[in-house]
Amino acid sequence: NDDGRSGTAIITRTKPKTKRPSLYRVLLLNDDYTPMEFVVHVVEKFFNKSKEDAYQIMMHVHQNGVGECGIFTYEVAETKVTQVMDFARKHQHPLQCVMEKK
Ligand code: TYC
Repeated sequence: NDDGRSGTAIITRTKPKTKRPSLYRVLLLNDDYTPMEFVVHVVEKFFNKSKEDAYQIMMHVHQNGVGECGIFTYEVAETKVTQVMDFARKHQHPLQCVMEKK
């Protein structure tokens, strides 16, 4: 565009631009104290996984130190982390849940 007066111009977009939201991995971290069954329960409850998938994720974390429970937009990922951390704390387990940008 040109405003037709002062020789100034404004560039305007022609193609409609859709910005995809940034995605974040939500990870569980291993520790020596949180019971395996508790971790399986957490993965089922907060990440909507089947018992079988939750068990596999738990064992992956147990054996590798860290594992992915899901990929979400920022706000959803943050909510998952808070929910898991609050639930673990309520049950007095040291389970840690974190998010990282993909
Ligand atoms: N390592 C724990 C145990 O042997 C189990 C565990 C798995 C803890 C996954 C945390 O994110 C975790 N009881």
